[in-house]
Amino acid sequence: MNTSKTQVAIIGAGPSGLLLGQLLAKHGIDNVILERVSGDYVLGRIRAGILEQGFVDLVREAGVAERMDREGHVHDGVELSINDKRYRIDLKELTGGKTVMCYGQTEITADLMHARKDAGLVTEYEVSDVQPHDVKSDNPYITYTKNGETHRLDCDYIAGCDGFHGVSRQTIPETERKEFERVYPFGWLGLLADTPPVHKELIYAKTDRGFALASQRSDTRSRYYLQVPLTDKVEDWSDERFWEELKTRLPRDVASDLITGPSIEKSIAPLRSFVCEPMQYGRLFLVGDAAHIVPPTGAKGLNLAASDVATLYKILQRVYKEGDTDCIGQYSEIALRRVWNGERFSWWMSNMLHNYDDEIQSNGVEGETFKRFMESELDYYVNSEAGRRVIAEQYVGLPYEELR
Ligand code: RFL
Ligand code: PHB
Repeated sequence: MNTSKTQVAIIGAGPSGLLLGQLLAKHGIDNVILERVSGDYVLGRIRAGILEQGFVDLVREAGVAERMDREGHVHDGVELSINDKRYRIDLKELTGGKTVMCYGQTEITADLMHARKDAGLVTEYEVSDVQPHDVKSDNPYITYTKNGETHRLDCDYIAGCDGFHGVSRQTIPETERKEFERVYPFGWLGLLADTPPVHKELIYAKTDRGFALASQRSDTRSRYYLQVPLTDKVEDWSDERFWEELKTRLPRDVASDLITGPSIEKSIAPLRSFVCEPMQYGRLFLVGDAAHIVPPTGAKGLNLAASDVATLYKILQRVYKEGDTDCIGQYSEIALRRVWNGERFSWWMSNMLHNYDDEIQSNGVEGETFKRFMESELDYYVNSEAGRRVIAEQYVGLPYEELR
């Protein structure tokens, strides 16, 4: 068996694992990342596009913000549309100057990957059978296989940054964790194309045909989403069909400006709300999608991962700099408070903006009644300044909580 040692072993080289690794390294905390797939595979996954200020600040703190600051677009506002009527949520004005950054998860992941490589930090890609051991003891370790050989990595702490399908969460015995879940009766079909975005800001569109989102990656690259039934397959949706449907869901004056083109990527993502409590078990910490999933409607998934990273990084800094191990117990409590807020916001936005026609019952209410409740709720929020402020405050992201 090949053996090695590090201070913090990180499972998963998605944005959570890479950002945590970079921040720890900045403070002289040694870490190794173990990733199941190849770096190219990680970069092939098209996901988030909206970063909160807290995330942006953390990337700057990690010293990896140069390209993001150059190429990312700051958005002062976001639009909601209800059939043809458009409402602008002026994020900046309603929150006293806060904004969001439009910069793709793929780009931030690539930047973090390159910075890690340049710093000579170890990432083991394409490893299998990753298994944490003895996480309740003072000497945890991970075993894994690479190129047919078994390895053992000894460490002080393990950060489980391995996404929803990872092994970390399963390491906590079922009797010691509680899981909360809501699966939505539809998915999002996403399309990426090298066409100029239809509008300078994002548009979240509610229509009787279902929800649509007009997002973007740059001045020349657009990202669009359509609410689709869970039974639909990507093959059911030619590019032509996608564009036609999108046109019917965007407000008419916007749709007339839509420039179409061949897709670069098309995929369907199911929508889920999920939380695992607690997020810490002995010397194992769950970070990001490993512990919680939100529907993408509030643009919160990656941003919640970043606030987990911020909390864990502060804790580990204190542990290594001050020898204070008591603060470890604060992780789950601090992270979960923000997580539940993001969960609630994403669930609420999803409820208001999607078409629930196919659902007979939702929240214990008959489908048609639920639909009316949500139409009225949305109508109230977009037509009142206080309502728009409630949306704005949460969309830009709540402040990060400090350690005690
Ligand atoms: P990831 O990105 O899933 O990375 C986990 C990594 O762990 C690896 N792994 C393992 N490695 C070793 N051993 C194992 N046993 C392993 N099992 C798994 C995986 O290969 C992977 O590389 O989790 P992380 O880092 O926590 O990051 C979370 C974000 O990816 C996610 O929350 C966001 O993408 C969610 N999301 C959005 N979030 C936002 O904040 N704003 C958005 O605008 C936004 N849009 C979206 C989204 C997610 C979407 N999809 C497809 C789910 C839009 C979409 C369509
Ligand atoms: C994206 O650009 O992929 C995106 C933006 C906002 C969301 C979800 C996804 O709410």
